[in-house]
Amino acid sequence: MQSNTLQGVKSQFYLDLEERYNAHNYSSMPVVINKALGVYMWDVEGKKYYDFLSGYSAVNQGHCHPRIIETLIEQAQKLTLTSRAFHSEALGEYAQFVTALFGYDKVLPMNTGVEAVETAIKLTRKWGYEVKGIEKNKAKIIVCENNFHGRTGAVISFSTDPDSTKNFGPFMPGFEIIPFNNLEALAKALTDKNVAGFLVEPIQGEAGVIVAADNYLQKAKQYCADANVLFIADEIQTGLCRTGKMLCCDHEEVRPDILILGKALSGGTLPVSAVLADDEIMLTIKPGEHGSTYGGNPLACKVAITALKVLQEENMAQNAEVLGIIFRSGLQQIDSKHIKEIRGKGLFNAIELVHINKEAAWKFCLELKENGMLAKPTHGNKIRFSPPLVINEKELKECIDIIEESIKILD
Ligand code: IF1
Repeated sequence: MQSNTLQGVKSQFYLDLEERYNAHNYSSMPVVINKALGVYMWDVEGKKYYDFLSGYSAVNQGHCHPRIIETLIEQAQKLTLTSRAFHSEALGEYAQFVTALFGYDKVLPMNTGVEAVETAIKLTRKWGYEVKGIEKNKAKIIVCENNFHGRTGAVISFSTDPDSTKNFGPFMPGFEIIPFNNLEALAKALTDKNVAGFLVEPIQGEAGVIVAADNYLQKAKQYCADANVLFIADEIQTGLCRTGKMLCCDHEEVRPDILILGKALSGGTLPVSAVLADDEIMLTIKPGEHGSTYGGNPLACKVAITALKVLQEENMAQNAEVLGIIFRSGLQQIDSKHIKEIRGKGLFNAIELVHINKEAAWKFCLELKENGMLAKPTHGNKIRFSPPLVINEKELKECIDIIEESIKILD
């Protein structure tokens, strides 16, 4: 077995290349992957791992899902990009499919998650001025503390994480930050008539899988409706079966006014994101007012249709729901003084460690890696566990054993 610090020769070669030539904007785990299938990944040394990150929930369908890859190859050989200057068969087909599936009048296709968040913000402001009648340049959007919605200038303007904001100012005005899971704060913020929208992650991911109180989303949606404010759900990470339902909002039968999707919309093959809304909102954006070269490209459209069908036809929501319960109860049975809390929904879970020092979670993850499982710490003492949704009960139990064994490194 390798030690934690000494990498294999091949791995070290690629780690050195990245260190020397790639920007230092991540502190990645020291593992170099060159192959993956389903729930497994292999490093360049040939060591096999369970993937408990799933590309930050982009590969919910499992790595290199055969049906998604087949669609990708087939469409790549036929037509990849027209730009929106021209129409394509695929965009119409996809727009019909995705709007029917989620129950909205229209979709606006983008690429990365943060672009879809930006789109939702612009759309909310347009609606605020043109439908709600907010005075020019006065529109406000309410957001939550410890949010994560991406990395662009507008979106980091309302981040409360110093890593995201330090020395990146000046920032964009027009956002009000309230505590997550706090209906009183929401009610108070909603008294301002210039509020156009409330943007929320149904479960806060980057913050460490923070699950709100039961019915928080439902009540928040109702408060917004009463104040004529749009309820905007960022389901980029919580969506697409991760939490045990197609959308996390489905747990409370909440229908967002604006729904933001990304990540697993392409099953981890290429950046595909989407904003869904009804006509009263979506049609406030007119030709020439918003767009993207790659947004709605035929390759993305075809892949997204298959990626969504795979989630549905292979019952991934149900698998996440059932295995999530088994996973959390398995973790509860681990007798370790280092575990402070276990929380999550479906297969979107986290362990919060008792804070001994800030290296503890990192050390634990390195030990998981030694024992054949890849996960990444977030915010010092939290480790997110989000395997591909194709994992089965036997594999999951093996992973609980790996976690139980690995946490002993902290003793
Ligand atoms: C990174 C976290 C996950 C997201 C939500 C929008 C976006 C994300 C709710 C933007 C992206 C990522 C990106 C990633 C780390 C990551 C993340 F740790 F920050 F929270 F997944 F857990 N809304 N989340 O979670 O989507 O533009 O990246 O496609 O490396 O920055 P994107």
